[in-house]
Amino acid sequence: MDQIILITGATSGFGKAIAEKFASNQWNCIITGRRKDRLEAIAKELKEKYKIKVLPLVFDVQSREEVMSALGNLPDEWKQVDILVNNAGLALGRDSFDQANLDDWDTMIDTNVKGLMYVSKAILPLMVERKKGHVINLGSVAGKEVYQNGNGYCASKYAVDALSKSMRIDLLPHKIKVTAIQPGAADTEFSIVRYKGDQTKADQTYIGYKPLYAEDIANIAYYCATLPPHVCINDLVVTCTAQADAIYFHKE
Ligand code: NDP
Ligand code: 8X3
Repeated sequence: MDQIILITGATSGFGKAIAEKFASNQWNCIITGRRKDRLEAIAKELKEKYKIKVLPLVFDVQSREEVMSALGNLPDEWKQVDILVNNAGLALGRDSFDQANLDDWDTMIDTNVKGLMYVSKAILPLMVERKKGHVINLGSVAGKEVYQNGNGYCASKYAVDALSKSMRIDLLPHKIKVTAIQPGAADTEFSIVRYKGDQTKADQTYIGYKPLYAEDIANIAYYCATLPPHVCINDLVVTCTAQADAIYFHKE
């Protein structure tokens, strides 16, 4: 039977690696993001390489209208979404609370929190109807502990943690699994986005230790998704070996 995974934010980093991992295991993929050219190139590559079906959908998760228009009327052959990966997200800035930029806070809350809620609201009815499904939310160690100058980003990921717990409780009667994956530092485009294109600052984030890579998270998501139906990993905190929690690193 064909299986379908929907991954938000699949134009880079974790989302792209998760799409590749599932595609290589013959899953059909709905992939989303704002960068149309990249998304379409990834769709083409996955289709050709793995002989699977791919539906690329370009939209901004911050826009309720765009989310509902893209996901509210999926073609019939794409309606049986088995797994939703709420991955699209970002950090913007690393400033002290008094100096942080209000627009950055708005964008992080609108993307990481409201975007996840909109996408979930659009897809969950399809899972509830089938009494089957698995939601995987990308949280962060920043949603488990607050670090200095993490303010708005940490708050957004604490909210993701709360939403994962809330979904797990409310979706129990519908047999829908909810897994929160909470990674530590991973070398993706995350830091270049956080530091608004400052490559030097982005590179500094990963100096002196070996961070996680996107493929590590893809392998973990695949493991969580392929456990027997009666088994659900609820909350999975993962860091590289050089990181103990959101704050402590061993750098050489
Ligand atoms: P990347 O920057 O590499 O990827 C982020 C993805 O999110 C891109 O595909 C981007 O696509 C998409 N995205 C961002 N904003 C929007 C939006 N408004 N609408 C639609 N798509 C959007 O970062 P990561 O892969 O590292 O991050 C993925 C998730 O993992 C995020 O939620 C992040 O907070 C979380 N995380 C990251 C960690 C890290 O250290 N890297 C650690 C812990 C958690 P596009 O720009 O094309 O729209
Ligand atoms: C991303 C990891 O440590 O920059 O969520 O918050 S961290």
